[in-house]
Amino acid sequence: MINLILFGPPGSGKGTQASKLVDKYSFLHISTGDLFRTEIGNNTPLGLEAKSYMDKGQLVPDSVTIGMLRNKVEANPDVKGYIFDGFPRTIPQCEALDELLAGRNDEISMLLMLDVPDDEIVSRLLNRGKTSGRADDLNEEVIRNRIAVYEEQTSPVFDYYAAKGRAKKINGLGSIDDIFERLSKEVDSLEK
Ligand code: B4P
Repeated sequence: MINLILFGPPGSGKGTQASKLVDKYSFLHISTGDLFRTEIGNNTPLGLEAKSYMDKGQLVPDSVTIGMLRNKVEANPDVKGYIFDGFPRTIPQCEALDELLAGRNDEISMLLMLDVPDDEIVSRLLNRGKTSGRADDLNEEVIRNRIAVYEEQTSPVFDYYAAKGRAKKINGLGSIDDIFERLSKEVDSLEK
């Protein structure tokens, strides 16, 4: 089984690339951002709690996020592999994910990080905000806060998997198809 983490700053193209990888490799795509947005859309208590953090560009607390992720993985045991998109974003989330997979005699195969400079991120997200209606994409201050949160709380996740020899940086600039080709090459090398 191949278990991938698609990693990178907000707006680096994780969601965009994950959906292409799913089409090609038939992995199960789990995006914590999408799961939260579904909960928000359904007006659930979890959604209401998540929204209060997301709208400010902050991370949703680990206790909420880890439980939600665990439910999703446990509800889908018979898959070819997982693509975790937007998770883990903190070291406690890394530890929880490793423990969850170890319980099934499994592990993370590789973390692939989409490397994109800050100014490009701001421009992509402001652009998406014009049509997405996402509160966290509309305001440059909130976007800059998301980047700061990424630097402080999320970038250590790369080092956590790099220490196990399981993290790679991929150039996240260029056309969507070019970036997809770079990622596919990495996945193909894991399949051999
Ligand atoms: P997420 O939903 O994970 O999303 P994201 O970081 O905004 O974007 P992504 O990298 O997927 O970018 P996309 O492909 O859409 O997070 C949202 C919030 O949820 C977080 O801030 C946090 O509050 C909360 N959350 C989620 N997971 C959590 C966790 N584990 N713990 C705690 N809190 C959590 O691309 C962005 C834009 O760029 C799109 O418009 C796209 O069209 C464009 N684009 C993509 N590739 C491009 C390219 N090559 N060139 C030009 N534009 C491109």
